[in-house]
Amino acid sequence: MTNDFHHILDGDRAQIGVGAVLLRRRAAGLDRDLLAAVEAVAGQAAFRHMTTPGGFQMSAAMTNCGAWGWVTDRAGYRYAGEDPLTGQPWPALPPVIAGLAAAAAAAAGFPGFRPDACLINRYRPGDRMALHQDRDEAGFDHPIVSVSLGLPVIFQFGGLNRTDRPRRIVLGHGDVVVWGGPSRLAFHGVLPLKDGDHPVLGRCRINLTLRRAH
Ligand code: MD6
Ligand code: FE
Repeated sequence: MTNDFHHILDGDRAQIGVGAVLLRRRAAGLDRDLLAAVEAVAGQAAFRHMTTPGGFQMSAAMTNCGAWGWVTDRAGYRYAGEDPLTGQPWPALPPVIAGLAAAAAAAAGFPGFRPDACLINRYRPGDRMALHQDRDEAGFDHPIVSVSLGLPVIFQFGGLNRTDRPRRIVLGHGDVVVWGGPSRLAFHGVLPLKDGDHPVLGRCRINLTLRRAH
């Protein structure tokens, strides 16, 4: 019953919803390159805890790369071309990240994906992300590619209404989720990160979400 949509497509691919595909460990072989790219980005645009419009601090620390970065403060959620901490443009999208996103999207049935925004979330034990929709983009015709590294987390994948009971999927090191079409506005979130010690990342999880913001 809970796995109605969890069809195994092949060894490493599972359909988790209409237009949503999980590519297990698709990024695992690139982990060192991806993490080096994230470190380089964070050297220019530091991880920070942003404030929600309601005045709460986001639990995950965030930064961005690419032409557009997702930001939140008391004024609202939006995409910005500059890092509000420095006034500088966000660091360029590293080719290893852009290439992975395009290849994963194509493998999931969305050829020609050219992301212009990459949000980088860093979770420490206890950090979480409440159920939300990704709806700050200018349009919803493009998929989202999500790359998980480090400690595993329970990902909640719901429906188009906040009250639809979400399904739970464990996202581990190297797992990639591609999600578009009828699932593009599905509610989703992650449960509090359980403590652990990952061989590559230690007590930490990194998630990259790549989007077409404009
Ligand atoms: C996370 N991910 O996995 C948070 N959004 O840490 C997201 O919010 C997300 O994984 C849209 C599509 C895929 C995602
Ligand atoms: Fe999201």
